[in-house]
Amino acid sequence: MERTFVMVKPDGVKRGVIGSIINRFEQKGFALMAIKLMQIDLALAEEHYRDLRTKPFFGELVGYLTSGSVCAMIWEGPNAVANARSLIGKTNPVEAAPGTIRGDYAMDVAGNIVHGSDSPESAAREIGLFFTQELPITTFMGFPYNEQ
Ligand code: RTP
Repeated sequence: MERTFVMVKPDGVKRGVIGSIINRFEQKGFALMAIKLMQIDLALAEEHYRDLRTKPFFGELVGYLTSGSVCAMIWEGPNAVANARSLIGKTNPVEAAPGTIRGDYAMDVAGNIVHGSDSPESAAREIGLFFTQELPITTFMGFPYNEQ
């Protein structure tokens, strides 16, 4: 069993597709471990995407991520990281296959609806970042893995 971190980005929240995205993960067979709607601050956005800090689009990226609420989730299942990335589709929606989340809901790389961790190490880091920090939480539902 593995866990991954998935986040519906502000454009996904604004467009009302949280439910559709959750539905796809549930249909695939993932188990939802935790979920919360939250507003992230600049420091967390910059830390989350720290590997991209030298990219020319970094400012635009963190601005986008802090432009509204996000829905942070932990999903669990076999090969959770790779399975989630395949459900989500390629980074650029132009290349994302129809049937994937980005292929079906997005048109532009700067607004690609959803994030999924790219490795088990990233997943552990991101889960730690988003689910331990004291940040404003609008809604929270979660339970420890062992109590399932
Ligand atoms: P994510 O981290 O959001 O799941 O995306 P990813 O692994 O598929 O792609 P990554 O290379 O890590 O890029 C992170 C996010 O940066 C934005 N981006 N903008 N303007 C651009 O050329 C550009 N390239 C990437 C996207 O929002 C991408 O998801």
